[in-house]
Amino acid sequence: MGELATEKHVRYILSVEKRKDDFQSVVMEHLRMNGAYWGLTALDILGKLNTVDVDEVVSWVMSCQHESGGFAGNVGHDPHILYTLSAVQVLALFDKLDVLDVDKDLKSGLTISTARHDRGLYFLSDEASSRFSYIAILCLSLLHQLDKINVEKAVNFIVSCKNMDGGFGCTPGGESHSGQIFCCVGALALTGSLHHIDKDLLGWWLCERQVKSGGLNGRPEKLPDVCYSWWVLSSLIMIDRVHWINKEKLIKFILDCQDTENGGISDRPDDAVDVYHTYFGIAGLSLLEYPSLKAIDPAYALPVDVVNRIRLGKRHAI
Ligand code: BD6
Ligand code: ZN
Repeated sequence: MGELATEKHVRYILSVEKRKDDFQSVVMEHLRMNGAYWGLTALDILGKLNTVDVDEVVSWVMSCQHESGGFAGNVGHDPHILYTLSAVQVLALFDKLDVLDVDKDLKSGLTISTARHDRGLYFLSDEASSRFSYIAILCLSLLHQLDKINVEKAVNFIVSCKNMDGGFGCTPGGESHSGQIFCCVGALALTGSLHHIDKDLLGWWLCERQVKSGGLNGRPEKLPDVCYSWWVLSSLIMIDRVHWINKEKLIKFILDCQDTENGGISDRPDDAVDVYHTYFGIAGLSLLEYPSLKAIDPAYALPVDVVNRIRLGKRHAI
């Protein structure tokens, strides 16, 4: 089995940040904020966040903020909850959450629409889904503002997305899918509500996602994909059932998806690499306790030291 090509991945991630005019960057232009979060978090897990210019990143992030308080995927685009979370996560990575004027942002709408919605949380999006509920709950947790919403109602909405197979869907009655399960388990973990989960039933559904090659798929009968290493593993860790999968085989599958020449990780062996799968592959390896990687928190999707700093910050504020 090969090893993690750390130096090559660092070079690949830095080169994606700089490239502006090739095909992949054009396609990614409107979700550049997510790309920044994936690339920078991956660098941090690899211990290489010091290779980027903090002030440059922070001022670009802030130039994507709108009057409403929400963030866009890039300068000149519309704000959305998805990019707002990535922006807050990037600021958290650099310990720069204090550049946000949270009280002003809250008043101007960053979370007010969230607080009003009874079933779940809208929050700069026009549909209710367990995915947006998780994103809003995580964003508010990072800003120490979870008390601004009706957590009980949000939890009830998440629980209403639970299925007979132990999994969760996007909305009540929606098919179980590993990505949605991650969102629901994450939201329940962040709100101290994991008792709503049948851990053995869900753990069984999740560990059945491991296929012969060692990789994990997102739903029954689908091909394995490196990014599911994250969605499935993080959920298994949060419900304390990660020992139900074969860790060694999964590590081998992720390492087999590396481009050992030019850096980067793809969804499956021999496919083209992208920064999304590079991040989720490295984050998956961190959850698998691969040597020399920083530990990542499964619910916050941020390095454990960043999460601890934020938790400590709250204690100081009280
Ligand atoms: C996310 C979702 C919720 C909460 C936090 C999150 N962090 C990351 C995500 C995943 C989500 C995202 O960042 N939203 O802001 N996904 C994507 O951005 C990808 C981008 C993409 C498109 C095409 C190819 C590779 C990456 N995306 C929009 C997707 O639909 C990907 C596509 C894909 C990746 N591999 C195979 N297909 N799928 C995906 O993210 O599935 C996981 C998922 C699905 C539903 C809810 C949550 C997670
Ligand atoms: Zn994928």
